[in-house]
Amino acid sequence: MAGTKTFTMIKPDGVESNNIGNILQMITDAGFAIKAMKLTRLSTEQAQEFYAIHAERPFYGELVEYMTSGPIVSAILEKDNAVEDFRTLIGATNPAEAAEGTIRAKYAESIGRNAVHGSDSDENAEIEGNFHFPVAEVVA
Ligand code: IDP
Ligand code: MG
Repeated sequence: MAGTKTFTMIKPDGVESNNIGNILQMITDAGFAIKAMKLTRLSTEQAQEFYAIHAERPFYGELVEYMTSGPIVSAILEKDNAVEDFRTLIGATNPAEAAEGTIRAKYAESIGRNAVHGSDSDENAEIEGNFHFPVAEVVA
């Protein structure tokens, strides 16, 4: 059975373009409950660890630089079928390919600066949520 939790970040471009409110509105309108949330800024070490899976990709250095370039909003979200439904809500990685009405179609600038993160599996949702929020910080 699909899990009920996913993890998201409003990335530096989404914060910089003043779209925190618009993006959170879309998330809650789509039926996600916010279980933990904070404004924070990743250190280089944290961004490298969070995106370690992409360490061999040519854009890794650029990705780490961008993700540390300004504040982000990180959050744990709850809904039935959370991971898949949230990936549908955010749209494709490249906003040029993202379906109309998705968060990335509306607010992302480019494939690199694409406004939001969404976990790609229940396992990674758990790992990523724990990375940003010690268990004690999550509202029951
Ligand atoms: P996802 O965020 O849709 O899951 P991934 O393939 O997991 O996409 O890539 C992680 C992040 O790395 C993307 O959201 C984007 O910020 C960045 N990224 C992916 N592909 C490229 C690229 O070709 N150029 C620059 N940045 C990229
Ligand atoms: Mg991914």
